[in-house]
Amino acid sequence: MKKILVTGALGQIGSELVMKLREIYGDSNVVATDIRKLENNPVVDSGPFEILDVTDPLLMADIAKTYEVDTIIHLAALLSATAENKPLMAWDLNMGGLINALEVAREQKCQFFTPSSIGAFGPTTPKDNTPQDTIQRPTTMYGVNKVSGELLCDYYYHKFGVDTRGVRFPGLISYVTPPGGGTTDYAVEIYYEAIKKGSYTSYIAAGTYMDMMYMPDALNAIITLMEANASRLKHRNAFNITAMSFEPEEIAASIRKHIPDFKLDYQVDPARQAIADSWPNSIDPTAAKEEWGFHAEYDLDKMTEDMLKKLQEKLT
Ligand code: AKB
Repeated sequence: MKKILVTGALGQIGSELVMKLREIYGDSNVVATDIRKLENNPVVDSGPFEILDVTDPLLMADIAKTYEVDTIIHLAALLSATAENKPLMAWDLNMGGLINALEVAREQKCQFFTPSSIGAFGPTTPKDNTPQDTIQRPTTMYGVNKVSGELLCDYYYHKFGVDTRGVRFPGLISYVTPPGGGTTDYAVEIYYEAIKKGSYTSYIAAGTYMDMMYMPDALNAIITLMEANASRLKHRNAFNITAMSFEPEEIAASIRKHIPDFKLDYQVDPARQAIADSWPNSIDPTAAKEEWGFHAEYDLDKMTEDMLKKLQEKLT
C-alpha cells in the first residue's frame, strides 16, 4: 500500500486527487498539505492534513519523515497568467518548491510525480500535433519553470535513481474547485457563466485553439502513470497528454446544445492571449498511449453535458 504526500492539496487538481487517492489507498495513507487550511473542506476533514509552505525544505522533510511517506505528488505552483505578473515569485515558488520536493524524494526514497504543462512549449514548437520530443523554447516564466522542472526531474531520475514521472497537462476543466491564474481558465468560467447568466465574455479570442481535458481523465492519468510498470517507460518527464482541442466558438456551440440562447462575446486580454498564442494548437499523446496506456473518456460534448449537469446541481 502506498503512503502518499500531496502538496498544493487544496488547489484545482489536489482537491479532487486527494479524495480519489484516499478512496483507492485509504484515508490515512494520503497526507494532504497546503499553504492554508480551509474550514469544512473534505480534503482537510477526511484524512491527515498539514499546513506546508513548499519553500520550507525542513518542514517538508519533517512531514515526509513523520508520516513515513513513499510517494510524493507535488502540485503546489503558480499558473501561467499569475506567473507572468509575478515572475520572481513564480521562480521562487515553482522552482524552489520543486527542488525541495525532489530532495525529500531523494532522501526518503520516494516515488515522485509533478505535472508539467502545454506551457512547456513555445512559439518555435511545431503548433499542430506537437510531438513528444520537440523544440521547447517557451517565452513565459511559467514555461521556463515547466521546462526546467522537466529537466530537473529527469536529472534526479538519472543521477540519483529517483522514480520521477510526469505529464504535460492541457487546460483542466472541473466543476469542483476553480483554477486560479491560468490562461485556459476561460474554458471553466464559460460553464459557470452559462448557468448563472446565459452568456460569457471571453478574454481569449475566437479561433485560438488549445488542448483541454476533463478532470476525471486527468486524475486517472496521474494514477495510471504512477502505477505503470517502470520497464515500459522510455520517457519520464513529461508525457504529452490531451483529450480535446477547441477554440471558444466550439465550446459555445457545445453549450448551445443544452442552453440554446447562450451568448458568447469577446473582450480579449492581450496578456493572456499572448500566452495562448505561444502554446500549441494540439499536442500528440502517442508516447503516453504506447508506454502506459493513457486514454481519455471525455470529448467536448460528453464533458459539456456532465459539467452543465453538475454545475446546475451545485449552483441552483
Ligand atoms: C494554465 O493555463 O496556466 C494551466 C496550464 C495549461 O498549465 N491551465
